[in-house]
Amino acid sequence: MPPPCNDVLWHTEFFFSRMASVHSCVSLTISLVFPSETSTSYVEMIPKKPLRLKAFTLCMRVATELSGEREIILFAYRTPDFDELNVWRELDGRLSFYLSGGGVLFQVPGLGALQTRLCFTWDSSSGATALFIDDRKSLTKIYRKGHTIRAGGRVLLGQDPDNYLGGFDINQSFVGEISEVNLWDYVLPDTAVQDMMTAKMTGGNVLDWETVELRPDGEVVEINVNL
Ligand SMILES: *[C@@H]1O[C@H](CO)[C@@H](O)[C@H](O)[C@H]1NC(C)=O
Ligand SMILES: [Ca+2]
Repeated sequence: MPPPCNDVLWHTEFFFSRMASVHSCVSLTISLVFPSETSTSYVEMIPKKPLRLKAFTLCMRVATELSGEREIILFAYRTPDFDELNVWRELDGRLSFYLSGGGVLFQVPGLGALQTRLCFTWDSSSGATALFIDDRKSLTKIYRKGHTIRAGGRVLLGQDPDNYLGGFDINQSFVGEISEVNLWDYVLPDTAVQDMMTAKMTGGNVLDWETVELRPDGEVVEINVNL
C-alpha cells in the first residue's frame, strides 16, 4: 500500500512504453445508496451552523433510474412550519428548488443512471439563481429577492417531509445514489464551482460532505468510493 497523503492515498500509474510514473491522490468518500422506494428511509445531515441563509451554493452528485412521471426529492431542509429549501426532480424531468412557496424550475437534460454533479446558487440581494450541471451553467433566473431561509430546521436526504420529521410520501422518495452534498452560505465563483465539478465537491461551510455527521434511518447503504 503506498503512503497516504493527508486523507487521501498516493498511487502510481505507468503509461505505456514511456514508463513515466505519475503520482496522484485518490480521495476516499462516502456515497449513499437508496435501493428501493420507501416512505421510511432517509439520512439526516447535521449542519455545522444554522441555515439562516441569504445566499447559498448547494452541490450534490446524484444518479437515479427512476423514470416517467415521478417527482424525486433530492434535498430537503424544513423548519416546523415551512419547506425552507427543497430540491426536486419534477414530474416532467425539470430540476427545481423551492424556498417556502412556489419554486424556480430549470429546463435541463434529465437525471439518469450516470452520475451527475449539480450545483444550485441563489443570492437574496438580487434574487439571481442558476444551476450548474457537470461542466455547464444554466441561464440565470430571478427568484425570491429579499428572502431569508430560516434557521432551526432539519436537513434530510431521501424523503420529503410534509411536517417536521414525517409525512413522507413513497411516490416522492429518492431512489438511487447520492453523495458529495455540500452547502455554502454564499455564492461560490463560477470558476470554483466548475473546478470542483472536475475533481471533488467538498468544503461546504454549512454542510461539508467530508466531515458531516450522517444519521441514516431505514434501508440506506453507505458505501466507500475512491474518487
Ligand atoms: C403511489 O403511486 C402509485 C402508482 O401511481 C399509486 O398506486 C399509489 O396509490 C401512490 N401512493 C401514494 C401513497 O400516493
Ligand atoms: Ca410531500
